[in-house]
Amino acid sequence: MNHGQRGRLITLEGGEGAGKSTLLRGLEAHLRAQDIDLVVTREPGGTAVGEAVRGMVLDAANNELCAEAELLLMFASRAQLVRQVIEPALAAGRWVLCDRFTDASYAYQGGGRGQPVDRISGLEQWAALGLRPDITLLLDLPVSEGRARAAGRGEADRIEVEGDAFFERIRRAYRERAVGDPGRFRVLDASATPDAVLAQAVAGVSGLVAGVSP
Ligand code: Z5A
Repeated sequence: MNHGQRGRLITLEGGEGAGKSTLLRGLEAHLRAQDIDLVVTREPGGTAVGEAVRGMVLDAANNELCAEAELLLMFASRAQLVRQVIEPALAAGRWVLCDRFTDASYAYQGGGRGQPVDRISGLEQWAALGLRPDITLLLDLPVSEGRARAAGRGEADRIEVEGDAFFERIRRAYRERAVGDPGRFRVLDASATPDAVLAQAVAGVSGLVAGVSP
């Protein structure tokens, strides 16, 4: 489906174990079934450079990484992804479904690590070209539930080793962003079954899919 229009950007956000990867698979299938020409990607990552950055920031051995370097690395991955993948796809009329985007930097590096919001928004304008998603699906879940789900997955990465207070700040930051931008955010009850979460997501993007502005 490309009527010569710019494509749309949909992002998935949430805390650890919220079910983004699970939802992504279902939502991808739903959008493709609507004949939407879709690019699926993730952050940090999505390009060769970005995946190398991902390895660096998630490697538990890099425990000396400071908060400022972490923030810049997230935006290094994003700068590459926006220019190499997302912008060309949108310009060609393709849709992009991205597992995390700039809201994650506001939540994790801002809320979680205490990095100043004005620094993050400056980077958003410069490194990410001020690009904002058309719709952001926020999977909201109590921290304890998300952590219990994620615990079954084996060894924790460098960010997952943080304590509950860190993840509570992240949840709060995400929810505040959703309140501040209700036209863009759809807050999903991620404690529901996977099918019910998908149904909420499908409802959340239905206006966009129907060609109605969000
Ligand atoms: N990060 C950052 O700090 N700053 C940034 O700017 C960006 C990222 C972009 C990598 O992200 C890390 O990078 C992440 C934030 C940071 N660090 N942390 N923590 P990621 O998205 O790749 O990794 P993640 O946040 O750790 O996601 P995740 O833990 O892999 O979870 P998920 O994808 O949201 O969940 P899932 O794999 O779909 O589900 C987890 C488990 O729950 C699994 O066993 C499922 O079968 C189960 N599940 C899923 N849905 C349900 C429902 N509805 N009910 C019951 N069980 C379910």
